Amino acid sequence: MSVGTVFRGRAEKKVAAAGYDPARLPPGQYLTEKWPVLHAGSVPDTDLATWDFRVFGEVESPITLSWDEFAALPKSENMQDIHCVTRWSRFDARFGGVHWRELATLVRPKPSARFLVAHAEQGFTANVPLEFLEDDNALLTTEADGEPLTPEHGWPLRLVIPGKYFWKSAKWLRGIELRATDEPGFWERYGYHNDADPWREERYGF
Ligand SMILES: Nc1nc2c(c(=O)[nH]1)N[C@H]1C(S)=C(S)[C@@H](COP(=O)(O)O)O[C@H]1N2
Ligand SMILES: [Mo]
Repeated sequence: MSVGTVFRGRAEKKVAAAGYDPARLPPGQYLTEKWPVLHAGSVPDTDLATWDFRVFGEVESPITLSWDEFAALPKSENMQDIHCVTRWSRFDARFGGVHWRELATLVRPKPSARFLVAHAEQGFTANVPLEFLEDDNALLTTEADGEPLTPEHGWPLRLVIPGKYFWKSAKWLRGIELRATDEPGFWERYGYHNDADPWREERYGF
């Protein structure tokens, strides 16, 4: 912690007491050491034998991958802080999985591709500009904290999108649709902010 650190309040003092730089806590958030579970609907029943993953829309070569094909793609790992719009933040979450660039090589996005809609089980969707999926810390995630994802955290596959509230990180991911135009997803249509930047507290759209 630097000498010049200005505390905004109790939440920041707790972050400092836990040994982290309070500047890592976005406005209106508090630090949690646990990993809460949050979603609409129920945890889907997934059978890896019939599971598939599609990349479609503004791409030269749309693909559908089986679980075995997806699992054979090169893996990488990263670490980042996650921020839920319900105000909890978790620091140094470790994720493992497949980076978008591995899929981009296969599908070859068209120059017109500027946004994506993540499609998950039960019709759940989330939208972000494509540059957020291209970020080094974005990941099509199969592991968290060194273990396979648990069903309630999105097994077998979830998205992790850095720099946005965590609702953009769709659990139980089944496809990525690249688009020329933006299209609001499930929570965005429900009244959450389209851009969802935790540092600007973009929680609600209206
Ligand atoms: N498929 C799906 N993914 C989802 C959601 C959802 O309702 N359905 N909720 C989002 C929200 S609001 C949050 S905060 C995170 C929570 O992820 P976690 O349960 O792993 O903490 O998942 C996101 N991904
Ligand atoms: Mo959330």
